[in-house]
Amino acid sequence: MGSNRSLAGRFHQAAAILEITGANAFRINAVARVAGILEDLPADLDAESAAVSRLVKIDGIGKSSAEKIHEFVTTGTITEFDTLRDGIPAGLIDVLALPGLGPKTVRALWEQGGVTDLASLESKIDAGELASIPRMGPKTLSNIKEAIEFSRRSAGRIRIGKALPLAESIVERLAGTPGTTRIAYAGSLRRGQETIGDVDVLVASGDPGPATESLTTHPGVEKVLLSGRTKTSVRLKEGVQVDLRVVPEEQFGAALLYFTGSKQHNVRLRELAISRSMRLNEYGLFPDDGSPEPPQDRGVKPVASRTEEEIYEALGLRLLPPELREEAATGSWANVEQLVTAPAIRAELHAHTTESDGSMSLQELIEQARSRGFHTLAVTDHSKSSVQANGLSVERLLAHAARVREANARYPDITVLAGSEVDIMADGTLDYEDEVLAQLDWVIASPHSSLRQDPATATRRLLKAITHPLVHAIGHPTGRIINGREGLNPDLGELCAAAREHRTALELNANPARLDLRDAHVRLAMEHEVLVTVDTDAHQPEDFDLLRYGIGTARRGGLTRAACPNCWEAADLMD
Ligand code: DGT
Ligand code: CA
Ligand code: CA
Ligand code: ZN
Repeated sequence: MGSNRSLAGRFHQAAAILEITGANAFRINAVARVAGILEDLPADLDAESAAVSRLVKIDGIGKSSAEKIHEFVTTGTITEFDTLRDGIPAGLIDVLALPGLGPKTVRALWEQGGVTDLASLESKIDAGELASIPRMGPKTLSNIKEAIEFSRRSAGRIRIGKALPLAESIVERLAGTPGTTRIAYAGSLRRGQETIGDVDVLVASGDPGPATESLTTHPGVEKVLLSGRTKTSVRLKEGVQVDLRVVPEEQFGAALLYFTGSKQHNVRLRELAISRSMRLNEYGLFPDDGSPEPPQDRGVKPVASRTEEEIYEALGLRLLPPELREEAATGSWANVEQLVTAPAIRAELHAHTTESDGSMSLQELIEQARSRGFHTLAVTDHSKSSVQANGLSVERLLAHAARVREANARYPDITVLAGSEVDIMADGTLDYEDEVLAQLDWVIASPHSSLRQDPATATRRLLKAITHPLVHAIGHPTGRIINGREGLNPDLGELCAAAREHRTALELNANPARLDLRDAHVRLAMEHEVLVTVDTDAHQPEDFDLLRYGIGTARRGGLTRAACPNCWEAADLMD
């Protein structure tokens, strides 16, 4: 999956390292050019297409590059590049990536200034240690500092799958501190956004000291960025910033509402408050007495401030779930009671076993699904063209399906469907013949290769799969990887219209690296009355826990239980 992209990445990185170590320009260019060629190949390389004899026929790829490519495809590493990388501090790659910093400068910073990564670069600038290096005037140094801050702000968004566990461990740690009566994470994380800029944590306590100290002494903290009485910011070693605010218990609801955002939602609520002769801020909802001075500073008693519910209620609204507090969704209270929830999910319709690239035996997979209280499980291993995922030949598929049906007969409390995750080829045809697919209970069709097609081709490709009479659902329809690969960009409106007509479901893959369909797509699917399955695509037991990320995205998209087959009763699903 996506091996060309990671392969190209290795060549790009090698070119950068060669630049830093001062290799000759000819060699650097050759390596960089191969990286470009790899990015543009139409299909992912496999052991066959990456044979050295075939690769050298590609213009720009010489014998030594061909051997490296072959090594990567067959072993997953390139020994020569690993050696190259071990020759410089790992953090120098990030320094090179800063806008305006060329390899010669990085080399000077490293050799003459002892800079090894972004953190040491920043601290050495602050300490004035780099001023003696040629061409490092005050202006240049301050530009570099700005670039570091910018890269942290813009490129620093991390996947929710990484941010949420970090936030939960911090919340758990701080919850035990003396004086802390309430604690929650807020911000984009609470709204379930797919990427997170920084983690916002809110504590209610009469004494900010203990919670603050608990955060700053957290073993994962790399640097304390700011330490005030009620506001503290730290950077974790993972590169994530955590903002902690400590507020009095009676203001917790107002603070939680404010710091959950979104900013646009806050603006809307504030406007609504004004229209009702009130003032809303992070301290509470106050009567508007006409004074320009902040009401909380004048001892004005708030109308509501202790809980979010009270504040919404005082504004004449019902509580809006955090996932819906984006600008576009403000006011969409209509479906709130009908939205999908994690406990409402009763079926996993996309899961893998050791037969293809999963780590669970069929029995283990079934036990996992049973332990989650599911009434239905679809076993969907990969099809034959997914060679890298050990996809099943027709013979293996049919034998596997027979074993799945046998197993199903042994478990009266769960229905185990014999299925497949069949590749959608570049032209939209499927990886198995119809007569093979017709023998299965459940067919997911997914794109795994040729994920850089132009939108029109991608639309045609996916439409072909959606309108195929034997396909039940389209798996991770765009194939994107968050922070990794853009994936296909088909005309979702067209896909939804066809999906509705042919009653083909579109999947929301819950893996936090995918979240595909994304929230906006789910919203579009809801408008078109298309069914959306929420599946974890489990490859190992822990993957079942990824469901919550899919639920967050589904709720952001307004997905109702009625439109989500995983929430249906077993009998309706079988229908
Ligand atoms: P992020 O961290 O970039 O993923 O996104 P958020 O939404 O977590 O944003 P963040 O961390 O800057 O601030 C947290 C919340 O605080 C934000 O969602 C709303 C509130 N907030 C922060 N600054 C402002 C502001 O200037 N105006 C308003 N209305 N609200 C703000
Ligand atoms: Ca935030
Ligand atoms: Ca923040
Ligand atoms: Zn899968």
